[in-house]
Amino acid sequence: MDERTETLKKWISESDNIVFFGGAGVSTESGIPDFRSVDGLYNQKWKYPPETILSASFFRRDPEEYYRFHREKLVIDGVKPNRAHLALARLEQEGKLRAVLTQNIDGLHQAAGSKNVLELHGSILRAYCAKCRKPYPAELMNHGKGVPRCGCGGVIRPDIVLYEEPLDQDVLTSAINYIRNAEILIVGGTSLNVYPAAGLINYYRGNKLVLINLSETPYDSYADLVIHEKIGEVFSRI
Ligand code: CNA
Repeated sequence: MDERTETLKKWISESDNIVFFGGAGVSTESGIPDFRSVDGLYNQKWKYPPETILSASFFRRDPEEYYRFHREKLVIDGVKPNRAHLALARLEQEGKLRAVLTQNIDGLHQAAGSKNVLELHGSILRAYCAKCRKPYPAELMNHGKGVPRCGCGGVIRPDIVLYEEPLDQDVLTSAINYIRNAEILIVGGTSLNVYPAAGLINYYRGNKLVLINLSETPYDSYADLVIHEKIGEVFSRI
């Protein structure tokens, strides 16, 4: 085993206060494309850039086009948790990991068995009416045709945080508390480009900040341990 993975393994074995903060790169090994990798959604041809389609104003203006993108690009059937999701669930079960903070909207941490998951950007597995806020099962939204509507006439929308929308304040406060009090903060599979979520790691006060990401991130120079590898492979060696 290489030296960096050895260090990570040792740190993990000695701690019962680990917090994980992750992004789309955690789910690429499950077959869900991320945004910024070469084969990610930002590099695919689409009428508008993903951050435009995934914005609150676009959703209001053109829900038909939003749902075309949503069903074609965000909903991927048959995906399963990978080695990273499973290892994190195991660490929680062993009493070592306090929380998973995720920017992902795919529900795969819960599918792996993680209990304390803070979804900073919500989940496409939940839906509600944009007008009266009545909750709806996600099935119609994810697999139906056209724009799903509520009995009140409102448009049914995914329970995700669209661009231009604020994060849920309670989730944000709780995430900050976990990070602030963590002994080890493992940040994985995120380009650390999307704010305010990316700025959360500034609340970490410890000396075991671990970054596991395929490509470089703006925070590499702040980290105590940087591993540029696939996160599922790294966790399979822990
Ligand atoms: P991003 O900006 O696409 O960055 C992903 C990062 O992960 C990149 O730097 C990659 O180099 C890295 N990466 C890709 N695969 C791996 C791997 N196997 N191991 C380690 N690193 C890898 O995504 P962020 O999460 O940083 O951006 C935040 C956005 C993306 C959030 O709003 C998410 O909701 C959104 N998103 C979520 C999903 C999902 O739920 N699975 C998918 C696509 C985008």
